[in-house]
Amino acid sequence: MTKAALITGITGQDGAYLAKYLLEKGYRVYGLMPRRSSSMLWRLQYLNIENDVEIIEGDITDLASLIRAIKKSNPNEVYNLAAQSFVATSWEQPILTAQVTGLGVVNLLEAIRLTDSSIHFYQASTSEMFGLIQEAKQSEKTPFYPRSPYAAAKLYGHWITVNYRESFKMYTCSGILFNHESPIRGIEFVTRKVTDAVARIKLGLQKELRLGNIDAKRDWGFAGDYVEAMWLMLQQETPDDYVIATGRTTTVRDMCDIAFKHVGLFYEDHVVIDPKFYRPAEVDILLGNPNKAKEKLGWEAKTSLEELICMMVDADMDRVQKEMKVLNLG
Ligand code: NAP
Ligand code: F7E
Repeated sequence: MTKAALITGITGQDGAYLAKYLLEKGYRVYGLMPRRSSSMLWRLQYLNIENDVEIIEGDITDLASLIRAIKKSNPNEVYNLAAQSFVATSWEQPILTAQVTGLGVVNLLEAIRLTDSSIHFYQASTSEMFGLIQEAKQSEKTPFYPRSPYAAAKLYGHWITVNYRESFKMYTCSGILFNHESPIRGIEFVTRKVTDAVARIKLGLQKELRLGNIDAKRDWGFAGDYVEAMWLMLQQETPDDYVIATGRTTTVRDMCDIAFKHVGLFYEDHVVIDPKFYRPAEVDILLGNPNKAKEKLGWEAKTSLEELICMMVDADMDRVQKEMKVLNLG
């Protein structure tokens, strides 16, 4: 029988890639979408799946809408990807972040418990929970030390997911994913901010790129690879938590170097440090240990950082050139 999945956050980067992945597997895919004043469907359009998913209006902070969404979609699997996911914004809107990114998780778990507790549940946890790292390479056993309101909210989401598994024997998994990017990454995140600027500088629309702490190090992978791990977690005999990462860490500075060099430029000629982008508390370095995912799920990252950043620069070059044509600038 055809399986059905409900994805919260379907209009986000991971939601769009996961929807495409599940559609290719033959799933009926439903997506929860909060009302916004303008359309947020551009990522589903980019992946050419806008007409293949069924959108259900609802908000992760509204329990009644979640119960309705589950009744309507009758899913085998629920993927909770909805969040206020931008770390910097979480200091500006800490309460909203707690309500959406933290309490939203228990709303969804309760909606599942009240309707059909046999549903398999995925929670989008994050490497940000490791924050001020307690071990050089972070695994499922590394203690957490959150450094932002976002990370604190995600920590609640992680533990309530574990708790519902232990309390009610529900099939709930927490995927502790390290940074993952793509051509449809939000433009406020550093990789996409860089690749968009590289395209605009190369095409003569911009001269400089203002960044914050370029010595920060991240374990970056490709979102298209990571959604497969989410699905694999929900297909196992028993539910568990997994770190998903590449096992390599790179500075923002070196990521810039890759992006600028791809189009024959040097980041040193264009990047300007602007303290406006420093964070009240920084996560200096993250490096994941994905061994458990490799052993138990057979999952490994396939795309290198160089391949990822070049793919993103190429996509931004393409998009900016098209925009210039429309505006008669090229
Ligand atoms: P994203 O692009 O920011 O997508 C977040 C999604 O959540 C969007 O569809 C957004 O809709 C939706 N959303 C926000 N508030 C909502 C609400 N009140 N009710 C329902 N939906 C709401 O994030 P992403 O990069 O795809 O990440 C997906 C999930 O993985 C997030 O939970 C994120 O925190 C987590 N995560 C991401 C990474 C990463 O590196 N990408 C790593 C670890 C964990 P609107 O766009 O309409 O607001
Ligand atoms: O920052 C530094 C910044 O905003 C990465 C989210 O998906 O991954 C993401 O969170 C690093 C930080 O991602 C700028 O200070 C320097 O050290 O791209 P980011 P993030 O904060 O790591 C985790 C795993 C998630 O769960 C989150 O949802 O880059 N940085 N200069 C900058 N960052 C930004 N955004 N902009 C700058 O100008």
